[in-house]
Amino acid sequence: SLDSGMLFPRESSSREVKELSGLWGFRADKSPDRKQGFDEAWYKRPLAESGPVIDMPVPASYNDITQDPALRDFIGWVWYEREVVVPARWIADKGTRIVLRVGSAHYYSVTWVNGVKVTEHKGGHLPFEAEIGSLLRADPLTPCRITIAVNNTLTLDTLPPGTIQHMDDHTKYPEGFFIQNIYFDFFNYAGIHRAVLLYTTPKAYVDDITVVTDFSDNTGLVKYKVSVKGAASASLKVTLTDKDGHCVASSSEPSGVLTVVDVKLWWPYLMHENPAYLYSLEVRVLASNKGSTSEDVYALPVGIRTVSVTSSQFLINNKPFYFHGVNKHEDADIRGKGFDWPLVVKDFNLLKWLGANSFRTSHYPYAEEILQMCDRHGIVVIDECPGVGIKDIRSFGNASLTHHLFVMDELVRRDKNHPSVVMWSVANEPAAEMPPAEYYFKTLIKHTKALDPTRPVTYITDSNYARDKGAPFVDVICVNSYFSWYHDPGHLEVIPIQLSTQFESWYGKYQKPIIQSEYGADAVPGLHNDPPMMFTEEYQKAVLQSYHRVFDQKRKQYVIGELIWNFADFMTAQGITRVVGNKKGIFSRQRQPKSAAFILKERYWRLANETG
Ligand code: BDP
Repeated sequence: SLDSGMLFPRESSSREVKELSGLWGFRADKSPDRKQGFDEAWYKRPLAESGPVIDMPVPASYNDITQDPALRDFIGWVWYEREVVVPARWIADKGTRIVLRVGSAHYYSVTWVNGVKVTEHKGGHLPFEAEIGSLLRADPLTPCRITIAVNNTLTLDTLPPGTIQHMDDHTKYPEGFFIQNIYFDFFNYAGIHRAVLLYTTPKAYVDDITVVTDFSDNTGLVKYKVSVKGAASASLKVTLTDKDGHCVASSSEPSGVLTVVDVKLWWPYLMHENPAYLYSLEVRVLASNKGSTSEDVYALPVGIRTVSVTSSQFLINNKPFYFHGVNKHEDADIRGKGFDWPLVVKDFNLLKWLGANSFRTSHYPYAEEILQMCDRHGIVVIDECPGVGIKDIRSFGNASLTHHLFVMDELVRRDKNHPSVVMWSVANEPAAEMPPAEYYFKTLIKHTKALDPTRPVTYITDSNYARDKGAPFVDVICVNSYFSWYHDPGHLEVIPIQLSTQFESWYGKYQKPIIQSEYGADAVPGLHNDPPMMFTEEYQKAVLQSYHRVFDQKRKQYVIGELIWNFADFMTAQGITRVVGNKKGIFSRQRQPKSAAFILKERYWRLANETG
């Protein structure tokens, strides 16, 4: 398990943040074995001294930034570099910790500071850090040169898994030709996808905070635990303040329960007239070391709410919650999976326009800033790990499972305190009927529940209810189905029968609440035909309407949610079923509505009035 916390880097009276977004130097290692950069130690000297360097924005995927198809489809190591001016006072004050943090780099990365390796990290979508103060102080006159090498190669040991296939028939393929096989349906965008930054804390600092909330009647309970590092002896002050900055509870213990009278609960935005109420848990660490004292301050937003599941309901604050929402992707023109505030805010405005109350982070953890938006706006999240495309029997092996457990450690560590996160999803559409799936999901779900006993755990299935080996271990059954699309294409009339059967079989076997976690159809924006034909806006609309009629029968019983596939069109690998990407969005990739968006908007607002 992990030996340190991963609190979101926030400024405070004791902490400074210096964002390193903007232009970095960049080179893809196009040598046949992609190892030239390591053989020649490109990190040792400025990157421009070992070859040509181009401008690359950070954060962004590098794939769509240039006109070079070889870079768009590149597999292997790419090199990023940036020189940073570190404030002299950071260096001068030996009581200051200087931390380098990378929000995410897809997939595998190695980081050097002034030629010295400071960290390696496996896995995109989640942050990593390294303390670099001693390196900078060793040579205070040298500028701080950060080099990050990133490799997007996916293998059976990565999450998501993939395989590399070499094509050695030289009558068909050029010398050295290979392809990256993937088992998921989105473009394998790569690069530094989220902010890189430097931040400071005092030597004695708040390393981690965990909160678990509860309430009874009008009294809120905030169970908390603070971990402090770097202090021989320290005193602590924990204060919970309300929105107006009034202290509602306090303590000087590193762990305990804070009691809040007349609690204002955190509610999803359509369930309450004063939703998404956030308190602030301010932690102060006072430490003295050799006569000098220091203070670290960290403030964590806290929403007080509970989550629970019965055999037919999903309860938030003991009230039934019906998920009417979307599946998303981090995906947009040009920037790929790079974090982009205009896009994030636009998407939240579209979610509210639609009346969506929830989304799933298909198929990987999204940026923390997005979860913070959900906390503040009262949008409910099913938080999914990158366990997508577990299709090969070898992906159920021990090495893969061990890594998957580790990714859950990292995910829960990062996201445990978000009130918006109400359920973990450990995978999407694994080959759950394969024999090793039983042990695999039993272990994975047990582990996740041990990490966080307060949230339900699920994975998203597309296997048959009778053969799915992991379903006994989930709290909520999440089913994807594409009737009249991948099965019986063009035959809308099968939907009522097949969808009813789907729900009845799953509920009959397990008596657990069910979410339709994906359904939908591709529609090329602007393509029309009536009577409806596949790929037209009319067909997409008709599929949705037909699914909705069945949802309306079953939601009074045990169906607890419907999440459309997908919020917006998104890029995929090239293939004969994808016309420049997946077109199942109800919005285009540029976030303009197709006809189906208006159907969904009407429905979601009606559901909001009926169910919240
Ligand atoms: C589902 C997958 C999703 C795909 C979707 C589709 O979970 O990632 O994009 O199908 O094919 O199987 O559109």
